[in-house]
Parts: sequence; C-alpha cells; structure tokens
Amino acid sequence: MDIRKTVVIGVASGYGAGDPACQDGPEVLKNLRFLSDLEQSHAGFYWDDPVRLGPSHSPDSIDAVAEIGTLLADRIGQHLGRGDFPLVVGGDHSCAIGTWSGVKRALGDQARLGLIWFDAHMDSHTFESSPSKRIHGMALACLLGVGDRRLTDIAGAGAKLLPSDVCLIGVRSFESEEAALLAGLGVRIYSMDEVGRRGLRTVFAEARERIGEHTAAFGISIDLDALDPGEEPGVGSPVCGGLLRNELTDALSQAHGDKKLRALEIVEYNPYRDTRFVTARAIHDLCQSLIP
Ligand SMILES: [Mn+2]
Repeated sequence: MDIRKTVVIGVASGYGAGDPACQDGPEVLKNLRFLSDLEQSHAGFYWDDPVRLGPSHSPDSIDAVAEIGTLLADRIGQHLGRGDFPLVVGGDHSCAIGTWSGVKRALGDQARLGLIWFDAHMDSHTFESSPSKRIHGMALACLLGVGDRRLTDIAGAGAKLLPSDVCLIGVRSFESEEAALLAGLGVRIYSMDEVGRRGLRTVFAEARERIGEHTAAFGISIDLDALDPGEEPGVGSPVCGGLLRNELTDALSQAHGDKKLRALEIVEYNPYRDTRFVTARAIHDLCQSLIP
C-alpha cells in the first residue's frame, strides 16, 4: 500500500528577490489554514518547520541564498529518505536551487532528474547578464550548472539537470541573454504563444514525455507568476497574459498519482498583494490537483 506522506516545507526567503515580501508567504498560508482541508482529507499531510535563516545571516544575498538553499536541500534529503513527498512553498524562486539540488542528490549520481518549470520568466540570467542582479532570476541557470559556484555547488558540484531533461512552460517575459543561454543548451521552452495555439493539456503532456524519457524521476516547479495576474494578484512579479487557474489545475491533474513525481514546488506567493486571498486559494487548488 502506498502511504507516502506529503510534507509541506515553507521557505521563508526573499533573499533572491528585490522585494522580500514573499518570505512571509508560507506563514500566511499556514496560519490562515489555506491547506487545512488537505490536512483533513489526506491522512499523511503535514507541515514541517519552515526553513529560515537566523538573524546573523550574511548580508550578502548570494551567501544568504546559498545558506538557505543548503538547509533546504538537507531537509529535502531527510524527507525523501523517509519516503515522504516534499511540497515546497516559497519564498522567492531562488529556493528552487536548494529544492532540486536536494532531490538530485537523493536520487544519486547515476539517475537523471527531469523538471517542468512553469514561469512567466526564464530565470536563466547570470550575474553578468542580469540587469537587476536578483538571484530569483538566475535559479534555473544555476541548476543547469551556469552561475556563481556558491549556488551551482549546493548539495554537490555543478549541474543538477541536463538541458534535455528540462522544459519551461508559460514564458512571456525575458531578456535576450537568457533566451540565448537556453537555446544554446537546447532547453525546450513552451512560450505562452505556443500554449495558446496548442492548449496547455497538450503542451504539458508533451513536456512530461520529453523530460520523462531518460530520467528516473521528475519534479514540477510552479512560479505563481506563470498564472494570469488578472486572476491571481498575489505574486512577486506579475506579467499580463498568463495561464488560467482552471487550465493549469486541469493539465496538472494528468500527473496526479504519478509515482515518478518526486516533489512539487510552488513559489513567489506575495500575501501583501493577494487581495481577498484569491491566490492562496490557487495554491490550494494546484496542490489538490497533484497530491494523491
Ligand atoms: Mn521564477
């Protein structure tokens, strides 16, 4: 019998963003009990202590992101070792470096990890290319082994993902340097235009097939700004023209109960912009669509 428990790991981190508001996202979700019906209907659904830095952490944002990423990767390793299913709730998207580095380390050297990355952005800057120098815009590049070594070497040296094992979905705002980096590596990007033409169900099914082909397991990282800000105001960096909530939950439900899905991450929740907490409800619905 499969009794895999789902463990919610909040990451109180805004160190990778210009505005630290997202660091309070997990606490709001927990205290206002947005996931409480999942706790009641799923016997093995529970919150772990949040991952956060102490007051004496480094003022340098790279060091702070590296430190919290290392803590998160260790926490992920403990839960996967127990056979639990980590649901990571950010925090800004820089926590993805810790999440997926931790999952990769737990899989072992020989096993490849696939990743589907929902985002309005490409998150594939380097310190050289980034106009803002914010690390949440560099997280995917770091996981692909491109970036500052303090970040690329979390939970093991270098790349955690092969470009062919990664797909982005929902992209509509990026700089040319990011597009050039990903094109050079050969990462498949499903832009919003392509999603509009082909439909999210089709695109998500194709992405799963691509990243599942040579991998032992896969993950899903959802930046809430992939969703349309007209529906979901509570995100870190809103960009018009995104996915609709129902469309995304419908597509994700295709992966419901998939044993190869090793972890889920939902990030960039900004509770201060979340009028009437509608986006908190979106987080709930996204979890419900995927968690068995
Ligand atoms: Mn992102």
